[in-house]
Amino acid sequence: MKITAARVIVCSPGRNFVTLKIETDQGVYGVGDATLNGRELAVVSYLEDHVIPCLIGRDPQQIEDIWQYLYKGAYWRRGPVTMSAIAAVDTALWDIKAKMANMPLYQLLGGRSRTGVMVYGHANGRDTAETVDEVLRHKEEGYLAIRAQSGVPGLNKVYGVSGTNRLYEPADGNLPSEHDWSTEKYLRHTPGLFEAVREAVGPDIHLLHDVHHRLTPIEAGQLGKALEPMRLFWMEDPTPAENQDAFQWIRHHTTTPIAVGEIFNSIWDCKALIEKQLIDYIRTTVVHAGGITHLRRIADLASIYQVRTGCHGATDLSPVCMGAALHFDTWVPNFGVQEFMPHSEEMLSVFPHDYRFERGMMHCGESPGHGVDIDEKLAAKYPYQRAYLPVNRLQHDGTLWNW
Ligand code: KDG
Ligand code: MG
Repeated sequence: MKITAARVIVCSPGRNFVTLKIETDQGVYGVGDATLNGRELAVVSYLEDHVIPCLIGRDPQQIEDIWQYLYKGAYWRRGPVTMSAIAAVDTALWDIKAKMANMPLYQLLGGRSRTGVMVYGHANGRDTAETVDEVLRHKEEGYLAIRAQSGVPGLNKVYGVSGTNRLYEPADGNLPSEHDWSTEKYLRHTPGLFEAVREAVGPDIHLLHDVHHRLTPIEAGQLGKALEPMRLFWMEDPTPAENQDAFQWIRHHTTTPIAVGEIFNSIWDCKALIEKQLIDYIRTTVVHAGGITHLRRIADLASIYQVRTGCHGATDLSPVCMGAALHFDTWVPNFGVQEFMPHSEEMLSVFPHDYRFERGMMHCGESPGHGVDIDEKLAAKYPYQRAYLPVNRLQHDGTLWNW
């Protein structure tokens, strides 16, 4: 069996998506997500200029060998651009293998470990009252796990708060837009927010919160401690994680569980966090962490330290990534939760898919492969639109901070 062609499809049905399609001499094809929000065209070039020429003529059944070839063969290892490109190839090859086997992907991975995949929704509001309403709306829609994000009094724009638009879309500018930040204001506001949310939603719903890398380790310890009475499922990205050992300072001060990893792209980024049991959930997902092949290695390492998965699933991860992630989640023994930020109808129309949401759970389909395709004709109607993620500055003096 041989790979005969591969091409990159860039489209923007409301936001940018980069998709790789690999074709074979047996007529079977596979698709993989290669979207890297705000840096999409870097991955397009990496694939078109450097990866695709090496794929033509290779046996698509040799998923592991092709993964090693692209990883070790580049000499320049890791990094989001490289690993997203490798992920797209890997996802497309697993799609092909599962189609050839006439099986849904989760069967090839080892079969079903659970009846469905618990997902968390993203409830957000401009203030506490609006956030509480949004959390209750998610509960009514059947969510068992809900992440709450709120505007902070005195700050103009805060991560994850979309105002009147319920869809989450951070890449909002032809150039990066600017948010402002005050750790003091945020730390004053957030415990009260969660008291109100817990009081309104009752004891049974899992509550989550994303700090989006903004605190120092000791501030994260303070926040985690203050949130303990509200029993969070997790506190996400409390501090930037380049320095993995920094998380021991958070651990020393709080038992609030910690989730990290959406911007990681290799097992080396999470090694110390996992082995030293400094986190409880690892958030790497298919597209940014080298595909199914590499994500499985991360999850296996995590499993021996009782760290569970919580794959990233914001709207900038395409339906192709979501489909593949749901098969992974259906199999992975140490599953925790899956993030789910629904795509718009327009986005979904470009990606015919067989996964579905039902009462707080997602279910992958039973069709062969990962169950997500791309309608290329429709995709062609939505050309690429340059869009950047925002930047964040300290309110009192304009110092560039973590967005
Ligand atoms: O592109 C950036 C988003 O994916 C990120 O900001 C979303 O933090 C995020 C999350 O938890 O979904
Ligand atoms: Mg996050």
